[in-house]
Amino acid sequence: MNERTGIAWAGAAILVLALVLAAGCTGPGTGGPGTVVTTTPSLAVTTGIGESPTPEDPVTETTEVESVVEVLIRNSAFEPASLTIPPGTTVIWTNEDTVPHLLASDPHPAHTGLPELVSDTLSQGDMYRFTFTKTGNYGYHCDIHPSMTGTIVVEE
Ligand SMILES: [Cu+2]
Repeated sequence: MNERTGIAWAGAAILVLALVLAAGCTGPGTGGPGTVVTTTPSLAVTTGIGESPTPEDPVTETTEVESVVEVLIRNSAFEPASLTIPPGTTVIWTNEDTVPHLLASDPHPAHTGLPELVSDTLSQGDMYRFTFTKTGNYGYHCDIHPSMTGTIVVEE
């Protein structure tokens, strides 16, 4: 587990972003595809999972710029299945399926490719996020449905 300092505002912003992206992709009657993607924010913070809100923490204390990319889990597939990102990028997976999924790194079932990359069981609407800090080619899959595969390529 990557125990990096979390900033509550960043977490909230990411959640809002994810919701906006999700709404843009699937929301009925909102008038078209998600052009909101063009406003991908750069947050000058890193985030942690399960951090309690600490609004008094100044956002300016951090030195790293984080960008966020979303992958949807839909129709028992990862969208996009392959994604290339620079180091430091946080990927947020959102399960839109009614069946649960569980992300883990390849190979199945050892999950030794990137042991830290493992989610809880994601029910519909659940999200999992992971920040990729090192370059490499990271294959992953759904531990419940191992034929579901995806790749994150981290390169400068
Ligand atoms: Cu699955």
